[in-house]
Amino acid sequence: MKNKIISIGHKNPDTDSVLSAVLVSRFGKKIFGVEIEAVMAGDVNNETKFILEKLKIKKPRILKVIKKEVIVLVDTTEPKQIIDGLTEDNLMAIIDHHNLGGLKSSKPIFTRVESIGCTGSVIYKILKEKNIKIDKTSAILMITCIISDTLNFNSPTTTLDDKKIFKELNQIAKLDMKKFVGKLFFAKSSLKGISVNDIISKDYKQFDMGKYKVGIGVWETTAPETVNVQKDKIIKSLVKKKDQEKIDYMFFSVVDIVKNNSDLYIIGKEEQGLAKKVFSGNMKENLMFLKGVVSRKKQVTPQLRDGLGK
Ligand SMILES: [Mn+2]
Repeated sequence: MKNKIISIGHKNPDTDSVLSAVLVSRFGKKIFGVEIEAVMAGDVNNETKFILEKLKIKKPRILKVIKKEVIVLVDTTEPKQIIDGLTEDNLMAIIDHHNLGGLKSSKPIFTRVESIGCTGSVIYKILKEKNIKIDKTSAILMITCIISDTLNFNSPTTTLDDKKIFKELNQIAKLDMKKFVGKLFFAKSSLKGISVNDIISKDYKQFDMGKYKVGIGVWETTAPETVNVQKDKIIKSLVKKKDQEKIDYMFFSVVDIVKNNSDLYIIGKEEQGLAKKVFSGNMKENLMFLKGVVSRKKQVTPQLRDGLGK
């Protein structure tokens, strides 16, 4: 029997990551000529749960270790963020919109990495080029990736292509966008069933920056106070996570997706030194206010990397 082919995004998957895996599965036959099962490297967040339920799409199963599966990797190429067990031999394709994180393959593979707002937009381009017809549900899935990852076009990661792609998709999806974004961001901000540990780890990414291990968690919300009110507990959890995972610098930010600012949590002396070096925000009781900062990818990670001299 041939090895099973799966599509999968990064650990602590966000909406773009899960839905992109689902889209690759929906179009697996047409893009790659094979059946592909969407799986996840961790459980869904409330935003992803909302959209999957709304579209009556079965939640992908969670896979913790790759054994013999062949992989279509979406939404990351960062070794630290990929499910355990990936080898140079079991990678079949990469579809992403991040910096190249250092993966290798033993044979030629399909790669499509673009500097664009979300992986959903990259998938749209592939479908268009191959003249593949897009159904309404898939259009809504791609729109959700765009809105979720670009924070409704407010993140500096948004490109003109994302806006154009959105328009084309909404001719198929015909969504009332005001209502849709409202519901999606309400779900994104929901703390239902979310522990303090979930807040810091649901959208947590680890990076190697030279000899340093850096962790950066994010919580995007329309109501930052609902999270900041738990500041003391959050800091305690961050300190614990930093210790347990042997992280050199541990950051966490609460992103206000209405006003488009963020509060960066400063949990210790090392973090304070680095943050003061690279950001110019005011500090107040462990929080550094970063005006206009909403994107970890563009406005936080590269700055910290520079500050550490890579
Ligand atoms: Mn993404």
